[in-house]
Amino acid sequence: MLRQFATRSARTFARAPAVRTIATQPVTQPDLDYDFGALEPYISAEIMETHYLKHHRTYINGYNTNIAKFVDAVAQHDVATQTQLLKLINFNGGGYVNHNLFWKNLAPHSSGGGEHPSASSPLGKAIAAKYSSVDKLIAATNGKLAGIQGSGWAWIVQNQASKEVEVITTANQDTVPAGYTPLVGIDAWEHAYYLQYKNVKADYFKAIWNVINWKEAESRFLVN
Ligand code: MN3
Repeated sequence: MLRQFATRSARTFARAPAVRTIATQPVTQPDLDYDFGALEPYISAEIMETHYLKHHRTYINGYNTNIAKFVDAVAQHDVATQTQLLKLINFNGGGYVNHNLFWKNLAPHSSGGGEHPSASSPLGKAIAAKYSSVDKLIAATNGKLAGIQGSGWAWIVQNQASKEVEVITTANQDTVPAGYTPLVGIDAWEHAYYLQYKNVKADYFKAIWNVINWKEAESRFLVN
């Protein structure tokens, strides 16, 4: 009995270095599927370039830096520092993940951006069941976007329990909560529109649907 226990803990211990290696592996930025200027006139090349090269990279660097610091703080048994770093890891990691989803949610108008899901597709049917039409779902999403105070995101999600399509918002760089699959995410931070739309964010919310990649949303929608 004792020997069995000893063997098991030795095995658990032996796995520890592998976990540490994975945790300290820096995350990298995925390539964009289109050029910075490919979403014009709806989203300017200047916005895309700044958003991708500056904002997204800052989240990535922040995430990698703070993960490395966290691993050091664990090694030094510095609990107070660990607690503070987790907040930064959550924020920057959220910024990393949310933008990865966002870039995939966009597509040039000339290559299918803005094309609604077909009424006969599983997503098309789910949208019709809950919102009656894609246009009404868009209006509901724009309503949620308009209501965001400060920085955040609106998400068209699939509720994993009911399988239904819903619209939710998240604050800052919080990710979609457990139990939801993000289908379409709209970045409502000022950096996502200000260079082009200034204070008229409603125009950005209206324009972005011309470059939404609904095929990507369909690929995330789970039928079962
Ligand atoms: Mn952003």
